[in-house]
Amino acid sequence: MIKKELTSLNISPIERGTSTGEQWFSAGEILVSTSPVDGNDIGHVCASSREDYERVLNIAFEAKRSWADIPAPRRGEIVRQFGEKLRARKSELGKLVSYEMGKSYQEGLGEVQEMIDICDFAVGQSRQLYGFTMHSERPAHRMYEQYHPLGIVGIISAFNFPVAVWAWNAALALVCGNVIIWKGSEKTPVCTIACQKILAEVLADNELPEGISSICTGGADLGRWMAADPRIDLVSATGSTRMGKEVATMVAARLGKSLLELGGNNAIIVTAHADLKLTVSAAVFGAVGTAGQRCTSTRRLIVHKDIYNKVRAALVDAYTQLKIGNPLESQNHVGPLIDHQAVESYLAALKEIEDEGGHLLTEGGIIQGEGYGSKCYVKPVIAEVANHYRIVQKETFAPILYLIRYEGSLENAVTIQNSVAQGLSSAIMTTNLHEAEYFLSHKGSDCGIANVNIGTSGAEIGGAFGGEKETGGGRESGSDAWKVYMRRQTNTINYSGTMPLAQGITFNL
Ligand code: UN1
Repeated sequence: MIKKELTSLNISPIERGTSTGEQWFSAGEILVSTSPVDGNDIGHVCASSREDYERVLNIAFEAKRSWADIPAPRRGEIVRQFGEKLRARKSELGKLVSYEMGKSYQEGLGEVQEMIDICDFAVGQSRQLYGFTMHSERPAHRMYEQYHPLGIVGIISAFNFPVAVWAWNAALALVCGNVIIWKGSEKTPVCTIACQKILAEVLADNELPEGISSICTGGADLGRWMAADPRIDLVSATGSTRMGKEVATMVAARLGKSLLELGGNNAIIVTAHADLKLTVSAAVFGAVGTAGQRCTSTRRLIVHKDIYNKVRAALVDAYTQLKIGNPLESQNHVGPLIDHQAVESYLAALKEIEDEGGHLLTEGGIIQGEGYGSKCYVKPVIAEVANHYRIVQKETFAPILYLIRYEGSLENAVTIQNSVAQGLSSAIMTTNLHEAEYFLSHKGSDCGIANVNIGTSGAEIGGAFGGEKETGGGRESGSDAWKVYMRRQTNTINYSGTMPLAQGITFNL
């Protein structure tokens, strides 16, 4: 189905999943990448053995010295060239993302666009790795702070954004002077290989050494090797809260640094002053886009009782118009879930909703028949529930939208919204200034992302991306997220010729 694209991305039917740049090697087990779109095999990828991993670490350890010696704007130039190559390969890579992960072709292209955007951002950042200067309390002293590269940054990313999330980390980590080692999802290994090939081409064109960008392929064990490895200065992990807790614990045990971007349980509050048309389009895209497999997907809609019936009717009507099918065909709104395991957890969630007393407003289930042969296509569901249900408290990576009614003031809605363990993205739909400002105040949303009159998903790269509570607290992508990829140093220089002490302390010898 995507033969032409695979050829132009230089992907063979059998690939080695370990690479330090020009060198590709691997002695682990063979993973078969299967497309959820049609169930066909995309390619075979040889996973990384422990020896392969060690080899990668040794080469990266060597490379970090020479890469950090290159001035930051020159490193930015390498990232600029990477962005140029991505522009040239956008349609092929976007199509591969769509086919291997199952999101729509438009969303696949959008992901590659995010990669290009973060490259542009990082190029500018490479000339702006600023520290503050401060006035010293001592005469003839200068005080300032500066940022140095960390060394090796390990990146663990998830299947749902198989290329963009790596690029957010990679582009910034590289301009900050780090070498990178990436463990992509074992569910999307071909995307990982395609990205590494494009970046390796740039590094080779510039005659840079091996080990500036590496990949390893594997599952949880590989993630554990990285988390426990003191040679990895920062572990940036995106995925489930369960995975994040394990990574955080292992990294903390060695007092290492981690950047965690974990699960969400994102809500839109719909007040009595909401614009109904905006609300429905934000909620539907947020809930069924990427088949509900974004960490920013809209999971809960908390609706004021005065407009509850109207919102419910408009949503049910919109869901009847959704076209589910091959995500490479532009008329379809919803593609497949990633695999059968994801389908199982969707089905289990539907059962749990009903067991706990919830009510499905649209019918759920697997879609059968022609064009649905992969058995990964499911019907998007809206369910009326109470916020405290165990299933509602969990993040189910599937197109299930929970409808919750609130009464009285906005404070009640905010309490419901914040009464979950996760804290990634949130939104309010209102045309009332007081409500909007309350929601954005310290009494309002407790999430890392809080939006007014737009949905919970589809964040731009320019803002810092991440969330609070069980979402892990990390920030990636824009704003000053670059700082986490560097170590900070405060410097004081004495040019007075005397030795005055701070705090006015005297110490006469
Ligand atoms: C993720 O789902 O892991 O806000 C990241 C969004 C995207 C990022 C999602 N730009 O939908």
